[in-house]
Amino acid sequence: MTRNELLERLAAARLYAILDAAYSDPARWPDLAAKIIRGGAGVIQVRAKKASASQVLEWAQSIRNITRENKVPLIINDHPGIVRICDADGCHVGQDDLPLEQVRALIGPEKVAGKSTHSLEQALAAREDGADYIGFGPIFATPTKPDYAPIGAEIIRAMSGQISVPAFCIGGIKKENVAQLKELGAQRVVIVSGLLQAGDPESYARDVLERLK
Ligand code: TZP
Ligand code: MG
Repeated sequence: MTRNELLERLAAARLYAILDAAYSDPARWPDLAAKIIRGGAGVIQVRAKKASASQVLEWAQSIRNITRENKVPLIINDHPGIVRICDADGCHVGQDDLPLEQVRALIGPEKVAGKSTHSLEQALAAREDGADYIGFGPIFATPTKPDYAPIGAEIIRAMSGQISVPAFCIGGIKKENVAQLKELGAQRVVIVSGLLQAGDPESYARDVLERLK
């Protein structure tokens, strides 16, 4: 996809799914990605905090065709150096990772870059630094990101209208609390464990999207 197509896809996305090796065996990712995409996820990220770059590369390649055929942006967490090699669509980094300018130098001008933010100040700064989208959280406490204090759902109201790039709420989001976030103004969510632990990830994704409408 061209950069413009990617930006359109990010803007249209309501559910961003992360395939995280801590919750599911990467051997299952091709099947899971297909199901989650059928359920309506608009972005897929691969995240494996304990794996080497070459492992992440292999796992990303295993879902590359599925994401490409469905025009779903494929984002690599933490490893900008492998984005071009597997022709993923972009990279996601945190506050303690490489600055976005350097991430861009590695991934090239056609790809997209996203950043994790944990406050309104960080969200505004990420935008200034050229993030194409941001993650915003953890909204609720979550074992997927254990060292971070939750920022609470109320902050979503303060965010509304302030950030000009797509903002995805993340952290402890399950289908049961999506309606509450929507009430506060959330338009987009990221879900990790909720989707990966669901018996039927396809209908879970569909259910989340229905509740965000
Ligand atoms: N960044 C902020 S919270 C989080 C990340 C990667 C984890 C979200 O995972 P879950 O399982 O959906 O709470
Ligand atoms: Mg990181």
